[in-house]
Amino acid sequence: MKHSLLTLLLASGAWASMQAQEIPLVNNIYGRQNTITLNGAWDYIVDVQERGFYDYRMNETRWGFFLDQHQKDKQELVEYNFDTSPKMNVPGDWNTQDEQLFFYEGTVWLRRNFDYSPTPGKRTVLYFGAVNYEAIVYVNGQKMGKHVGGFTPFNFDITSALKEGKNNVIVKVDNKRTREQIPTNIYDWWNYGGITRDVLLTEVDETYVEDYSLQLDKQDWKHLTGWVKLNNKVAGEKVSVNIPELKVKTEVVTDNEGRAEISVKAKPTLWSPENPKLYNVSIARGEEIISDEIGFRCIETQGKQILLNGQPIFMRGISLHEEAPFGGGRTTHVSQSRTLLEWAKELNCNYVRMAHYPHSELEVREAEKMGIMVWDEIPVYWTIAWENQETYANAERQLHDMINRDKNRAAVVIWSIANETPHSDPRDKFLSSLAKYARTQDNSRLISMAMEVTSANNYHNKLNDNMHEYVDVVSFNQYVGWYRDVNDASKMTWEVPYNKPVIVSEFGGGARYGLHADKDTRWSEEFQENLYIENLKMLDKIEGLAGLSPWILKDFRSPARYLPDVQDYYNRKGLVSEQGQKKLSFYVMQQYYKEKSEANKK
Ligand code: GCB
Repeated sequence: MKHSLLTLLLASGAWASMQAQEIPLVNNIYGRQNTITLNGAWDYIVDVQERGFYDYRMNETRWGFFLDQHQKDKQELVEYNFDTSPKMNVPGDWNTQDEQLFFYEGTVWLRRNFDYSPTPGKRTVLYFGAVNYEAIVYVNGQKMGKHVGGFTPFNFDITSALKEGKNNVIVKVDNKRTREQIPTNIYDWWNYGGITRDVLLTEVDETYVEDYSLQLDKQDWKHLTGWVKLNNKVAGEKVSVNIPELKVKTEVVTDNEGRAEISVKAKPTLWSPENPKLYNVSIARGEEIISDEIGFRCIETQGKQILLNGQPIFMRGISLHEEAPFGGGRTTHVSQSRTLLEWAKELNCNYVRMAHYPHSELEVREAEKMGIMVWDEIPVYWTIAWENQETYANAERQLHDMINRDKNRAAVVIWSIANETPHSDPRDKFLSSLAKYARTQDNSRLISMAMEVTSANNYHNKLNDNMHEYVDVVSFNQYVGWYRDVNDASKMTWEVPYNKPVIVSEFGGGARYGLHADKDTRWSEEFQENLYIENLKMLDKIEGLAGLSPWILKDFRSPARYLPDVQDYYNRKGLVSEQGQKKLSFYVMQQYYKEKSEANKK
């Protein structure tokens, strides 16, 4: 077979890397004009040995599946065919769409053909809401780049690879777990593989508004501050910011960096769970208009209190995974998120902990509309490879991408940088760097992490974690009643020796919905109900208790929960079952939060 230099360059990806690239996030993709979806049925090929990527010497092949070859004559050998391969829905995980892939961790190739007519003078951006875990993206056989990290959005400028008419996107998705990744190789949730969030195409000008920030000035609540940023360092571009309901109409002009500061007088009604007021905001640069809905509020701490808009607030929370409400599988539509959040509302929550990784932007926005505060978290979970610099860089990138995506969401009040990490010097160095980094990205929210209690005294639990000085809210997980005897609860005392608010970020225990027995029988609803009653009595005594997020709203899939007929690969600590049936403990929390909410009003 003979190949021209151009074909070789194209196939090797060298040409592509000169042309296309991952670009900074075109933020608020949902509020942009000229956006089309590539969601829908994608063809897929399961590639256990990654033979569509490596040759038989384990070198990256030029002749991989990304070329989407078709047999040209009856003699030609082509050992794959997307056209005749099965299809799966995008967004969607593969584990729940193909029985054979239930436990699969590895590579799957996905292809989507689409007709397109590029607009002259515009650039086309290909956006992925999330791909778990590693994605290598090709357009018409050209490599656009690779993205690592399963829960944050990314995008490529694909203009140079597009053609008039028929085009394709091929993504190599790999969800193999490894020790050095974030999360690492063990964790208590399902490693759903695939293109799990929206795939969108949007057209932008050569120079466009890449990003913006707008929020209430912490010092002066009659002021809104922020900035806009162009993708190019172009000075003198006029960008207008309009909030009709507040009669705000201002024009800013970019500097040599392509940036402009925003500072306007306004007296917004402040966002709160009781009144989740959002304003229509438009950011316009000539013909380019970006629409958003933004709320304004102030979150801060004072001693052991959390203040929302200057008032002490008790965070009536619940933890949740991003898993579909009826049965398992990644949440793929905002209506599913809404169902989960409605259960949280019914529980009298004003707050959710979105564990243990950034949930979809649409879920965060839905919470915001419903008046639910959000704890956003990155998957620095358990025993990370603390001393590996690439691992740190990966964690920092995920933190950056989460903050960058959600910085205009009033609902998000806490950035969490870790969960249950074992104490050591390398860990302290890693986490303190992350916390400092978070502050450089956003100084208007609270920083926390779910710590562990490692007290030597059996009944007196004193929190002792060097990371206390880096956080605004001290949070910890504890499992009295599940990983130790429930009768210990009444004997336990808790001490958090830091002058900071305390959130108990997890407590709970398992029950199989419909299993009824006495309160001493593990897995019964009565056992879980009693565990909740005893825990609430115990936790209520913690000085400076400012919130709770019990573990967890709904039973969720986990490969580490084996017990047949009871767990069946579900972690059963939900207050509702995987089918949405409420367990007895749901009503215990509901009543407790009702009382807290009434007390908060006084
Ligand atoms: C924890 C983890 C959470 C687990 C939970 C459990 O402490 O943070 O991810 O699912 O315990 O059920 O054991």
